[in-house]
Amino acid sequence: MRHTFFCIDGHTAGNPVRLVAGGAPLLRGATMGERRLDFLARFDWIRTGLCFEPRGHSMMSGGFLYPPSREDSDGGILFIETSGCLPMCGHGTIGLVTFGLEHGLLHPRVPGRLRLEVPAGMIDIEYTENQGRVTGVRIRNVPAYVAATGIGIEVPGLDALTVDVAYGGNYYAIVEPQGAYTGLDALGARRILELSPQVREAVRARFHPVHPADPAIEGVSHVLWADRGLTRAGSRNAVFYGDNAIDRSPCGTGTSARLAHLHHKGLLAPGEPFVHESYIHSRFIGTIESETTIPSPAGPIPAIVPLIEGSAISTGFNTIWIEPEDQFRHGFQV
Ligand code: PYC
Repeated sequence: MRHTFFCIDGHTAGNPVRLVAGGAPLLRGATMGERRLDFLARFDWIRTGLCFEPRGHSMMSGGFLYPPSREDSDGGILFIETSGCLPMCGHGTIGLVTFGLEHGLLHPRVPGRLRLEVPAGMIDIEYTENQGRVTGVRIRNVPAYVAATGIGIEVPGLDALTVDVAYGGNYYAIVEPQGAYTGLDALGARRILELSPQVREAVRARFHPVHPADPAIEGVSHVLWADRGLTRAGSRNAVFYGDNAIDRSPCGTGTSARLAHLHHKGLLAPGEPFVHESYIHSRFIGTIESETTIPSPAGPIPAIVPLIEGSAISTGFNTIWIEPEDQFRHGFQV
């Protein structure tokens, strides 16, 4: 049987977002966390078919909107991308909310606001609109925290590095300029793509984070290269994800992790806007809304509540089908 998916394609700050508006599978589970595990167990071919080549590419990401499973929610998001189904995706949320609102797929109970379920927890959205277009989206993300500091690794070509790990909806290895790593432009995109898997593997060998509130969220998945020239007002970054992708956006969960990281270092206070620029110079504004804690068996972990602001643009409708006789129906990666 041919499977047909009606998609709204677009981008958030340059990174692709594919909203699968028709063709979503019915999922089992009471929360988006449980539905994510059900999707991965039974329907992962949809993700690989829509995100990998020949229907997608290394950076492809997006998601499905699901009906709410609780009274205080306007809906749920299941994220898909080349590396799997993320617990949370910031650029994805900005795009999915923008396209969902513009095409009548989301129905806010309070104009200008949405409360959404994502696998990592509950997020709150504020958005602005003008003549049917959503012009800006602000996410109050799940709490972000620093999970480990001072992890020493050796990476051929960069020698010894010391990295920190922070959570902002996914776990990030954060590499700041040091030694042979003098900044993004000196390294360049090709080297970032070559070195990031090695950094991620080296960090994984030393440290395995598990979220204190949800053991299904675990492991370092992304590498955030911080550029030189950090000021209190902002900086540039390159976030590596999947096997071969540099986020074209400043990365919403990466920005959240970085806010927690800078706060931990005493470099950013609640309320100070931090402009985070991507590798291609697109921007999100991140702000620490407040300090908080995450309960854990070992006691409360200091955390922050991140606010991430950005905007998205749709580029077209895309009706994609997957034929059973297609040798590459489930996609491929090289
Ligand atoms: O914006 O959170 C994000 C994200 C994760 C991976 C790519 N973008």
